[in-house]
Order: sequence, then C-alpha cells, then structure tokens
Amino acid sequence: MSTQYERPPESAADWTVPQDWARYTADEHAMWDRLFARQSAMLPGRVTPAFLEGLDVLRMTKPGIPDFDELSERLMKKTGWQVVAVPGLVPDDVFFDHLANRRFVAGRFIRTPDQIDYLQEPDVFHDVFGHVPLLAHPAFADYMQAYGQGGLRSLGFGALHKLARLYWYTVEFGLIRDGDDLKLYGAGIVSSYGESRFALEDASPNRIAFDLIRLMRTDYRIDDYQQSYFVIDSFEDLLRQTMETDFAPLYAALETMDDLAPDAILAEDRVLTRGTQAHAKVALSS
Ligand code: HBI
Ligand code: FE
Repeated sequence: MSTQYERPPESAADWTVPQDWARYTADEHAMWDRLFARQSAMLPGRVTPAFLEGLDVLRMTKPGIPDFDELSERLMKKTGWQVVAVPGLVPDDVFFDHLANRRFVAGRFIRTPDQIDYLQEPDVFHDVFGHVPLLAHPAFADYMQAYGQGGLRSLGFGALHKLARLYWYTVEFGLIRDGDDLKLYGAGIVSSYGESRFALEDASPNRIAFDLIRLMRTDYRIDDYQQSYFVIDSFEDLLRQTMETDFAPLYAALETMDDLAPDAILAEDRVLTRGTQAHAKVALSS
C-alpha cells in the first residue's frame, strides 16, 4: 500500500513541479478538447448539478488544458483551494499533506490517443476534469481537506488501507442521491466515458446506501468497473458523518471484522439496486 516512489530531481521537496502550461502542444490541447466534448455531452442529467456548476464557475468550459494558476485563482476565491502539478503518483504522506492544506495535486501530462479509455496513472484530464469542479463546492471542499487530515493520522495507526477505501468509494467512485434519482460525483466515474453510463444505468453493479463502517470493510477493484457503488445523501451529510466519527476506535473495531468482497451484500445493507454482476462474470471468464 505505502509504495515508495522515486522523487524526480526536478521536483520540489513537496513533489510539486511547474505545470509549464506554455509547453503543451496543439495535439495535447486537442486531446483535452476531445475528452471534454465527449464527457460534457454525456454528463448533463447524469452528474450532480454541483459538478456542472463547478465547471462553470471555474471557467473550465474554455478550450484547451486549463492553466493551473488561473484555475487556482478562481478556486481560491470560491473555497480556498489550489491546484498544483506533480509528475505522477506521490507518496501517501505527501498526498495527504497537500490535501490537508487545501492543495489538490494533479498530473500535468495528458493521455495519448491509444490510451483514450484506459491508463494507469492519473493524467491531467482525470485529475482536473474529474476532481477539480467539486472543489468549488464548500462542503465537498471541506471533506477533501478532512480526508487529508484523517489520512495523515491514519498513517500512525497503520490504517491507511481501510481509509483508502473511503476515498475510493466516495471521491473516486461515489454516487449521490438527487430526489428520487441517483447522480454521479466520483472523479473516476465522471472522467470515464464507459463508467459514466455503467455506474448509473447498468444492471450489473450493486448500489448501496453509504455506511461508513460497512464501506471501510469493502475491498475494491482497480482493474475494472466497480461491482458496488455507495450512495451518499448529500455532500453535507458525507462531511458531517466523517467529521463526527472518531477514527481511532473505528480502526480498532475494523480490525475485528472480516473484509468484504467487492460484490458482497449484507442483510443490514440498505440496497438501492441489487446487481446481477453480469459484467464482472463476463470479465472473469474472458
Ligand atoms: N498521488 N498524484 C497522486 N494522486 C493520487 O490520487 C494519489 C497519490 N498518491 C497516493 C494516493 N493517491 C493514495 O494515498 C490515496 O488514493 C488514498
Ligand atoms: Fe483520482
């Protein structure tokens, strides 16, 4: 879990690098525009309205890869967050320290055409299109900072593995209730053409009401669409539940409980959709 990465010599002690916005090529900007057009055609009606508001107030609808300094200036006024560039994945403690200080670390490179639907390391489209719009939402912005602070504390408990599930099933792959509807908000979903439809509309995955302890017991998949999505009521509710929780006793309690498979359903779950898991079965047999 606590992978050691080599800090590139050109990066600062906190792993940041200049974005070097002027160095992007026309092809790189065109790649952003292509991804942006594809996602913004599909997201209205599917994504939480807060995401679209974020795109708008941050002026992310302008063509081309956003300039992080410009983005930070707008975000700073709204919620006090900044976007800083990093060369790739950074160590957990560095990642959490940035979040705890309201700095979102973003990859500066962009995927190539042959990687359009899948790449391993987060690029600028995933990080900036996927994550940054919601940082303009006050409760979500506070949740991300609280996550960074909790992350730093979790390292002292050797509990990062459990806390990482919270990030995964909320920040990356979360769904949110909108009246009687479900909407997308997780960055891993909203930056993915395939998963944006799958997470909401496919019969395969489970959709289960958010429950902090239950979620922190649940393993996740990094190699395919999720087998279960967890649904929050609102960003305010997510923030409140995590702020009210004392994680030290929670980690101790989790040690006594079994981990759950990504497709598990428990008798006490509030299940919104019981998935067929047809997608996971096909993927497994191929
Ligand atoms: N580094 N650049 C980057 N982006 C991440 O999302 C990230 C990271 N390092 C560690 C990390 N995430 C994990 O600690 C979290 O996903 C829990
Ligand atoms: Fe991400």
